[in-house]
Amino acid sequence: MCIFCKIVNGDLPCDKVYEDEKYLAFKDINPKAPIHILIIPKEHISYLSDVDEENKHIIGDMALIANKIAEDFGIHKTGYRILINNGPDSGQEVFHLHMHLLGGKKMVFTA
Ligand code: DGP
Repeated sequence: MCIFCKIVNGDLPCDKVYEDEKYLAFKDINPKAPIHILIIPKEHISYLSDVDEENKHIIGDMALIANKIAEDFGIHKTGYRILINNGPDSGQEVFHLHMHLLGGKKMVFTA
């Protein structure tokens, strides 16, 4: 079972900031910004590229959850970044679809 599925199942702890029936959001263990939250579907999907016509709503759902969390953390006006890594060149380390929400500082674009 992958690390994020273990978090979903409660086998591993997390610093939870949001949960509903289908999604979970928690603080990144290795934050790259003052606010760094990961939003995941509870269902295991390994890659963004596995998303298809049938489950594409997951991406929209996660974006809405990111917006809500940004509001909860007071960064909806100062701005924030959402990011999904997909595959080797992106640096994806955990193979369970997740959206990064980063904020709380002025960011520069890096690739
Ligand atoms: P990515 O490179 O997109 O696969 O990012 C994976 C992120 O997941 C990375 O920023 C560190 C974070 N992470 C890895 N393991 C854990 C964990 O056990 N708990 C939490 N909270 N975050 C984790």
